[in-house]
Amino acid sequence: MSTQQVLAECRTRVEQQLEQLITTDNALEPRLQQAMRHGLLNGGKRLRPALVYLGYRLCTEAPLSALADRAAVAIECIHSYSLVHDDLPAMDDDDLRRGQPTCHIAFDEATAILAGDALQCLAFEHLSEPMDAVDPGTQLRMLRTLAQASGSQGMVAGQAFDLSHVGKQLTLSQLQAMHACKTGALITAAVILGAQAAGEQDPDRLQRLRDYGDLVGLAFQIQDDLLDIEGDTATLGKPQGSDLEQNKPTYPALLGLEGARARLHALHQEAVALLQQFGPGAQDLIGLTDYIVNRDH
Ligand code: GRG
Repeated sequence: MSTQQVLAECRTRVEQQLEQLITTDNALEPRLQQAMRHGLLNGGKRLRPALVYLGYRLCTEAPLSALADRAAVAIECIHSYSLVHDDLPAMDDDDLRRGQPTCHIAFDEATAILAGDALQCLAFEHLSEPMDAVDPGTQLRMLRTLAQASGSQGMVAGQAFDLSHVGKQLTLSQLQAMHACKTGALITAAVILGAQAAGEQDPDRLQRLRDYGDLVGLAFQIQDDLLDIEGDTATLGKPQGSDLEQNKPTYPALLGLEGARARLHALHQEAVALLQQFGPGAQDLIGLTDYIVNRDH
């Protein structure tokens, strides 16, 4: 199966569940549920659920389990909440996401804040659902993985650092630390959740997967920066000065275009080399890694 097919299979699998997750039936405030659905179901590549599923497959030949499904749904709820909040006027103040009106534009600001809050709670509610034949200790460790990656030592910390440094120059190590939290933590958590759902307990293998996630998280961000510049070049005929100079902290601004591309290539090689240590079961995850590094949106 090609990587595109594997990704499509993961996307279909998680989207079927996301579609059923939030209904407006018997709701006190149906508009809130509609806003949550808007945040969750308006497209998206579903990369984090795919990382959960392929992290699982790396660790076991057993078919994907209900626990892996719950983790895939939960992490996408967290990702969606973060985007709804990131788009708010108090943060990035964006009107469009994935080509459609952002949640606060389609609804209103207060509803978007609440929809994000509720998506965050729903993630933990969904992953903590008692399940037959699932070890509660495993479930608890997974909840902790997700909470730590999302909160004040993970994604939220990265976002806070980003906001408090607007207009200031960052060093490369500050930029790296910020993205390790802001985007990397959730990407690493996705792979670890998959491994944990598969019952992986070997600390050495889990650490190697964490290292892999950190490399891919960074590679994801560099590619994101490069895509921004390519988007500007396509639209405006040349890279925007602010992206290449240091007004806006990005990898191309700090390393130059060629430097950023070289760094991306090195991270890609390192991530694949780590996965190769896991043997043939890593093939699909290697394919997904190639996709993340080479994606065009
Ligand atoms: C508001 C607590 C809080 C956190 C926000 C993730 C984040 C932190 C902000 C998003 C800002 C941003 C666009 C960062 C670039 C990397 C990124 C997370 C891109 C979006 O992820 P994709 O490409 O999105 O996986 P899709 O649309 O495919 O779901």
